[in-house]
Amino acid sequence: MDRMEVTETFAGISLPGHLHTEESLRFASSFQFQDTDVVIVTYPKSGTTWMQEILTLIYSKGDLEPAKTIPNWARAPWLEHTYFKDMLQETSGPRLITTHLPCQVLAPALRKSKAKVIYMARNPKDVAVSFYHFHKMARFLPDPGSFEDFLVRFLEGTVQYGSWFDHVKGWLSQRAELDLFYITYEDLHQELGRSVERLADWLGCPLQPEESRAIQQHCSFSSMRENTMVNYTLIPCEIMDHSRGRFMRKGIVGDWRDHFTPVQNMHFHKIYQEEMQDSSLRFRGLMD
Ligand code: PPS
Repeated sequence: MDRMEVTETFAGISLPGHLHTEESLRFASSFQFQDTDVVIVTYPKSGTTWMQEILTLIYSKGDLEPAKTIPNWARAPWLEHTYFKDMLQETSGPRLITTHLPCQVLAPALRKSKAKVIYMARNPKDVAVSFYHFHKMARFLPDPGSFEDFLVRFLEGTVQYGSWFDHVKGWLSQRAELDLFYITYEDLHQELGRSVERLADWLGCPLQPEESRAIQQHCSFSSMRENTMVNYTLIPCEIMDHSRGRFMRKGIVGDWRDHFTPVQNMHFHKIYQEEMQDSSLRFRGLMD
């Protein structure tokens, strides 16, 4: 069974059964991290693929070979996916691991190691829009219905992968407990070069100017959109229906403006204020 129609529930959130089983999720939650592991943590559609590409190239010192020959899910596999054990290889460098799991599931295992955690967030309006379009092409996700209906479920936190608010607040509450680097999609948009260099310095892997330039060039939206190792065109149409959209869709900040009505915008801000009242988080591109 390909489990395309199955929804797995774990720690109170639902996840696509095509990629997750109870066993793969239990394995993830008790995973023994190594001190040298580098873990990319994101809520879906927050720039995961972008970060996977940047880290690949930081560790290859700007050499494009791995980014152009190995799919992103093999270079930085998702910890919670069923294929993870087969993908994870011992390498001479740090292991790159990706996860969308919420903090309450993974932080206890991470706290037992000195693994480095990169938490990447994106303004939630654009996340909702990107996630909505992804539901239309990804056959392992439920039909999203209208954008209006989807937005209601996104704000309630009843979409697959759970609440965006809980994800961001949960992970950022761990800043003192974990070796955590926080960065946003909007940071990369505004200052790709500076962001890549900051990240490389934090990883203890500083870049030469020409290496940094090569990374910036390769990690532009237009370049990544054409890279079959990250644009998901290798995935067959039975799993991702490429006639219904592209994974590398628009890659912009503020796309929500083409999707939200003024009433939806007001409602969104009301919920955002309620959920984030204790938080100092501010996202570029969130307001009018
Ligand atoms: S997933 O399915 O969770 O792994 O998706 P994720 O990679 O987190 O997010 C996909 C969105 O990121 C955009 N993207 C980029 N934007 C700008 N520049 C670059 N290089 C880039 N790479 C990926 C991608 O287009 C998706 O956003 P939308 O808004 O749908 O275009």
